[in-house]
Amino acid sequence: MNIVANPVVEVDQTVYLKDYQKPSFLVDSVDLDIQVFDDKTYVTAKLVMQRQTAGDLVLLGRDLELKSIALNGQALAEDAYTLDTEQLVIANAPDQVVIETQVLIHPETNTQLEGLYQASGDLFVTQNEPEGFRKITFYPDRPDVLSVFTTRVEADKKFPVLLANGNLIEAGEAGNDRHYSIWQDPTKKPAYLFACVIGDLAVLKDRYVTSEGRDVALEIYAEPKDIPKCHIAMEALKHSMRWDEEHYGRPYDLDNYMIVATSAFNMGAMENKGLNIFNTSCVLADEEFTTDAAIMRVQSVIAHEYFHNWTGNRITCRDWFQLCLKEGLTVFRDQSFSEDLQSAAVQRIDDVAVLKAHQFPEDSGPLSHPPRPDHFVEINNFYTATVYEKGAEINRMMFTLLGKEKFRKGTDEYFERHDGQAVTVEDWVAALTAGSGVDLSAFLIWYNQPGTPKLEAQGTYDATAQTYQLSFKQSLKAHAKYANLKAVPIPVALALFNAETGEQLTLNSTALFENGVKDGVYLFDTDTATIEFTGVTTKPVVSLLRNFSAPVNLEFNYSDKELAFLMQFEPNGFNQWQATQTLLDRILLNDHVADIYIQAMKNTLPDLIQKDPLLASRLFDVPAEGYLGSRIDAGYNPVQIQEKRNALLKTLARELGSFCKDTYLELDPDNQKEFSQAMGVRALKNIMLMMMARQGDVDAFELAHQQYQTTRNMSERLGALKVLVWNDAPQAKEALADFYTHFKDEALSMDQWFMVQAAHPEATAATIAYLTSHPDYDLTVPNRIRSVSGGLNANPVNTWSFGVQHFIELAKYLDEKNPIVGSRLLQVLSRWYTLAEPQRSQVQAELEALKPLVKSKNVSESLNSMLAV
Ligand code: B3K
Ligand code: ZN
Repeated sequence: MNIVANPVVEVDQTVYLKDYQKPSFLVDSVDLDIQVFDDKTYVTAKLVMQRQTAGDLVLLGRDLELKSIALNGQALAEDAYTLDTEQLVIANAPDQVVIETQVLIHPETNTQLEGLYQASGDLFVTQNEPEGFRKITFYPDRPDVLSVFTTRVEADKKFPVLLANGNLIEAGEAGNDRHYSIWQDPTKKPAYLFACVIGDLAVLKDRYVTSEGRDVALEIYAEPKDIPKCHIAMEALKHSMRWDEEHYGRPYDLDNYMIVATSAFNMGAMENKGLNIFNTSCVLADEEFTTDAAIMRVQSVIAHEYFHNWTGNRITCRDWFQLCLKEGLTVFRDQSFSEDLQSAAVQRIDDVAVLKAHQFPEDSGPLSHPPRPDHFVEINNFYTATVYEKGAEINRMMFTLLGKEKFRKGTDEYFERHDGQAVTVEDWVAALTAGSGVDLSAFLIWYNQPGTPKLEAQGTYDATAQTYQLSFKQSLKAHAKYANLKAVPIPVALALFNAETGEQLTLNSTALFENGVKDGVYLFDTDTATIEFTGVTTKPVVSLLRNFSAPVNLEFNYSDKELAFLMQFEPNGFNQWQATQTLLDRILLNDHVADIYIQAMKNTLPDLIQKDPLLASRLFDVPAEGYLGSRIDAGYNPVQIQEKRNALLKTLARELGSFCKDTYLELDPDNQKEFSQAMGVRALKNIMLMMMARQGDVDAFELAHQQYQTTRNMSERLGALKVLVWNDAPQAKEALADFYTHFKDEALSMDQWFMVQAAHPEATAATIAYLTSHPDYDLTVPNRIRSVSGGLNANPVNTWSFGVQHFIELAKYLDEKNPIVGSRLLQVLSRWYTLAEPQRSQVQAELEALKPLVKSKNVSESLNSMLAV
């Protein structure tokens, strides 16, 4: 009966949305008994099942050693079922069955970090989304099978903490220095939301009383030394709970909410019902050990996982094709939460920057897929920027169109209709339509199509008639796998400004409303259209796609001067930033001269730095080399892009002259009341130091060194360290050594130490070899792998030279050890075909050579798509 999993990829393993069928059996209740030993774990499961439709009884299972199986109390003979590496099938099962199985599993050797695994010497955790539960026990492991779970966890007393979902109903001695606890989760849930934790951890406790008066015990579990770093997460949790009550009318539904931190985790965090498991990088936050950006991320991920309790857990997905139903909506909700937490404009800037840096390139390359794909080989490959970020944008577009009140009516309807169900994207859009009274069905097109639409617009002013006309055209690039691409509904938020005074004009035209324009939002949902504004007395400047109202590539024939105007006069900070980015795209990709941009920066910054340092810091954003590269579809030469970008930064630094040092010396984060403004000041000071270094001002190194030595804040320390290391300053070596001595026991800080060195613009293969053979480099910890790989990939010139080997070697190694992470890292090379020769052919040859060596569905699906261009 021993089954050793060895999935072979020769047969076509593609799964199609169109083939969806209801499960033949549902599970009324599950009783689990998990007994953990040093060298093995026994899992006993009792499933009470009922037939729903005709068909075999199918239990999915992978890497399980079946010890016993009984059906309705009778041991099942071996010929009464079939068993292979993926499933156990019982034909002709009666309509009511109780199945009892016992299996043996090996969490202590599970390096894939999926199912139940040993995360460290004193911690076992689970990760079951999407298909990990089948590595714990035989089960209909699919999201449309919801059940009530009772879990008994038993282990040696060296693991004092035994947790599972729901309420603790019993705990006690199990003999032989062992103990147990029994947990019951009253809410029905799919198996991917099951979690248990066995470990030796400390806990931070708090309470929260919901709007319904429920007194909820809040607990964050982490290593004892990390407990002081859990307070920001705890505050963010309470804040999220209040926010969801106020904004969506959703109170929490259990008496406890637990979060467990582990450093061995494939992604950010997991929303298991009442028992979230988090990567330490998304829960530990502390000015001394983690950066401001990490602190913001912790707050948003805490909110994200909490918000899943309603959008994901109470209402879940019918099948994994619907992943963006829960992820897109929950990302939209966490983005809105973060907009309330700091400056809304800056939050939007950061979210759009992520979208453009990750989702747009993904959607323009061989891995492009719709937010709701219609086929996949390995669902783990679809936790993508498209599913998450573009999914969020679809919800934001509908929100923009409906406005707050109607959107709320729509979400109320969704919760009312579907609480306790596993549903589809269609169900969501239908509920939103019914609740708001606005037909949103056309937005389904967005869910089903790949690619970033191109939105071309043109403005014509008629001085005699005093009218301003805007004509629009939309198009999408053809896609090999998705035909019949249709026009999508694009909400275009817009404003007109008086070009002389900077004053915003009232949008004035009866045609506006007839054409669907309201509150400055025009819904463009055909291939082409023209709208007209009347009573426009002078030629206006138009601001289009305000707040990035749709995830499209806008092409509008702005003059550079008009963009500079918007940089200065747009009242909304996001739109100022957007104008700056458009101008920079033109300078860096289309050879426009930089003068207008530099003058506009000089005009805008002095005031802005005083008024809103955080926004001012973002105005210094210059599109990353990777993003610029992703805008080039053929003949891409990374060195050329790097040179252009450096030249622009150098010119900016030179032109700003003494302003950089003056600003650096004048700004003091301690003078700011709000955390977000202090964060802005720290960011600005670090930018000023970099600028000074670009000016060739040797004082930059002295100031950076002082900043490094005197601060207790990680953003300041790291900012200074980057200036020293990336410019090979004389103080760099000593600072790196000092950092190591101070932080060698702090994994998250050490991730930064690795990252800074890997991201050195002049890093070489030897730098990477030094880092990856360092005693603190650890291939079993994804955070550490990502710190080096991510740092390396900050410089595409390096990625596409010696980096190719690094990524290919990693994919080869992780293919077996941790294919989820291996596949993700290999995707860094997905735009290889855009490179200029001879690099293009060289990388292609290396990818081709990898093909016969990989076995996992994850890596081979990515590699096959990447090579099929
Ligand atoms: N739902 C999880 C993601 C699980 C990823 C599995 N490869 C985290 C989140 O989006 O909240
Ligand atoms: Zn999520």
